[in-house]
Amino acid sequence: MDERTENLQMWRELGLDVDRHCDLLNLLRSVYPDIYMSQENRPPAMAYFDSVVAEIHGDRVRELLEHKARGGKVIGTFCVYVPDELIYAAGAVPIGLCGGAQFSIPDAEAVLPRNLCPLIKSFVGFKLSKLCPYFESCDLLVGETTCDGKKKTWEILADYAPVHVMELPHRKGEMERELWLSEIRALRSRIEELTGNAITPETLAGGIRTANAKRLALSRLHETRRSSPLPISGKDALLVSQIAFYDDAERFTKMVNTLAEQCEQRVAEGVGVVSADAPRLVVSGCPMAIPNWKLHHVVESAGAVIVGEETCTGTRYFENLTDETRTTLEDQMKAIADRYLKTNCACFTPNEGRIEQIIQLARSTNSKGVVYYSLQFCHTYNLEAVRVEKALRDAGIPMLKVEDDYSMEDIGQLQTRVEAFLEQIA
Ligand code: BJ8
Repeated sequence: MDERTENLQMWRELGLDVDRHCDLLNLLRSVYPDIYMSQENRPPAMAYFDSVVAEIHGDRVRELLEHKARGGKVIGTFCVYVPDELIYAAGAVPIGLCGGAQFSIPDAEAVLPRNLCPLIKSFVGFKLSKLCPYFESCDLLVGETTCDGKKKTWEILADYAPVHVMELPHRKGEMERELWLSEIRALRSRIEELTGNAITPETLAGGIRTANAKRLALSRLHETRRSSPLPISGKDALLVSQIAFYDDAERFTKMVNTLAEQCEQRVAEGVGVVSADAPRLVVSGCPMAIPNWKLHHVVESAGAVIVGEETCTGTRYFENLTDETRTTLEDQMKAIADRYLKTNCACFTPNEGRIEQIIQLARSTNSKGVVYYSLQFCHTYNLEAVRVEKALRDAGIPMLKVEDDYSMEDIGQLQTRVEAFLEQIA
């Protein structure tokens, strides 16, 4: 059987709507070459990440099904607060399921209110209309009480798949730390029950090492983006982060380290993907799930470069390591709780740490401005923009606020606004 026939059979066995799924893949195949392969002088190691996209619903899904055939479990997640460490420790595989495509939004709008963030509508649409083989491979979905939209969505999704919800506090005091630790304990029990594997200090130490190694590789790559000329485009760096959510952890870490090594070499030799005088910008705000490349593509097509993302598909995913020195299960769980509570999502209040981080990222990457990216109807990020903009103004850093609903209809307007912003900061 050739690979195409094998894939079709696999998708049918997973219960996918195969015809619409083929339309989805064809759409992806039609935009990817324009957005990605048209870039010049990319680091050679990007070939691996291109191949992952080329086989986006093929090879990796097959690996997951083989894992399940050996008795393993697959756990779907939607937020960087869900600790991968525990999932790895139980021998399960975490898969990030956030939706970055407009394709499935009409399917979700048949059930959900339209005035809801596109990221939620996108992933719900994928589930309702059986368009995502990753969703259909999951044995459990882990949601969290971050924003109101997600919180209520888990109740609806629970009619379609088993869901475990983690209560994420929105403040970082002692009481909230205790609550968060108890949520981590509850998740551990649920994962142990699902997998039939007890999490021990040894297996959890392994899970912590796996998660940290991935973070370290991504941080190493990120460090090279502080240099001028820039060794890797923002679009490529974004793609790598997006793939982090579903690729095999060990292989991914190895490939990112190879890529980072090539970028370090480029920095040493003064080789860049664009000239050193291209305006440098930082993006801050909502995550950009695959295949959401719109903003990066518009900005980099206009001659600027994106040198960092203060997002969950950027620094929030890989900053802060979990302490590897703890030896008892309880201490390891505390270390995990501490590590995750350092992350600054806009659902926290107050959230001074996030504002400081944005300024610090813009300064340390020598950026001329910040593009604040909020998804439509994402109240926390939309509202936090008010204070971020004021803090950036006080720091002398210009900001452009962009709101996105995943549609392509506003692309001309976005191009005009980005070009005007670039003129303003020139
Ligand atoms: S830690 S950013 S991954 S919650 S964009 S669904 S917040 S309405 S994705 Fe997020 Fe975790 Fe925070 Fe990161 Fe709601 Fe906003 Fe939609 Fe969002």
